[in-house]
Amino acid sequence: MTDTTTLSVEDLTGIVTGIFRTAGLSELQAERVAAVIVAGERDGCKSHGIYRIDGLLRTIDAGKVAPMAVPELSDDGSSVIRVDANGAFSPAAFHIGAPVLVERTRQQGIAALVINSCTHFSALWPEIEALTDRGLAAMAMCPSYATVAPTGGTRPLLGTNPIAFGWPRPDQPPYVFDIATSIAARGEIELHRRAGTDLPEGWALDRDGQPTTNPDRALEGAMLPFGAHKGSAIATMIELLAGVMIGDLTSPEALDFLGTTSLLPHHGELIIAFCPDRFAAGRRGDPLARAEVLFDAILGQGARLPSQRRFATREISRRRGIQLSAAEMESLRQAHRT
Ligand code: NDP
Ligand code: PYC
Repeated sequence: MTDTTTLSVEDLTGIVTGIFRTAGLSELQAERVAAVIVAGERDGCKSHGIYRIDGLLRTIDAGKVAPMAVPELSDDGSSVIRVDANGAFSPAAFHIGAPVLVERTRQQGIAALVINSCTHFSALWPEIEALTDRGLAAMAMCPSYATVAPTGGTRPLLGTNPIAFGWPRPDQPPYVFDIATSIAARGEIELHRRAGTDLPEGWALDRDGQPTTNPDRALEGAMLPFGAHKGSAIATMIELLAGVMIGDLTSPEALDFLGTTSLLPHHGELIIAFCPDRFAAGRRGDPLARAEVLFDAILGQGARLPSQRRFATREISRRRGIQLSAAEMESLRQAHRT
């Protein structure tokens, strides 16, 4: 007897979309949220896959997200395009803004999409890949809620603030990295807690500011930035660009707004896209071809490119389906309330 179930990407998408329709999300929000969650599960990104459904449903039940909100695009023809999510989950807002971002980036060489007032739960690479698929390079970043101590500090102030970057590659999957600026995503700590396993040393402080490997104490205390002062500085930059600069909440403000870390944070997001041909015009060589030389040199040393594991997992999921444990299947059943 097997305790795993294998579902096709399409079948899991149908199940997850149904969960969010039943939970009261608009058709656009249900579809976009499900697409991002299933992409995470399909690519082996467990911290942003179906495990997230529980938190989304709690956030909907708590009235901290607007389930029927329709994100509104403001486009004054400049290179800053804005979508006010009006309290919706971020993927619907990105879906509405992305076509204008692509068009404007091709026209002007660089353009930015500002998403305001969204509830954010997702990995950033699905958005980055939507842009690299259109031949653009892109960066995305957002705050979160205050759970990370700045280097040298002991109390939560910064968010786990993810930043992602992508570069298009002809005839192959893009170069994409997507990292939390904390030493690990908060979702990873939650997964350790559920599994009853200790955290690696150096991930977190307890509420007294002492190092801990206990996930419960870490969740009550503070996580640490990656790379000490370097991660702390990048996380601060994200607070400035994707919080303060876009007139939205910083991580401490997002925590004040929500009053808890058990629901998903409400804040903004900044996505910047670049047209490599426009930047390289009149200079040496084709930028995409030159990038391949760099990637070959990285691979030539036996190193791997970021997202290579993810793309390999995606291929396996497409061929053989997505394997879910009995506990994961039970969580899907529980989530599907009638
Ligand atoms: P990981 O440390 O697991 O991975 C980060 C990146 O590094 C991935 O692109 C990964 O590629 C790559 N990578 C890992 N190992 C190697 C290696 N040996 N060589 C080259 N590249 C490597 O991710 P994090 O825990 O930092 O973040 C996980 C996710 O959490 C992200 O998607 C992020 O967006 C999300 N997140 C979202 C937040 C939000 O507020 N919305 C907050 C914080 C995090 P690969 O996938 O192929 O392994
Ligand atoms: O994993 O740190 C995280 C996270 C916070 C919000 C969404 N993901």
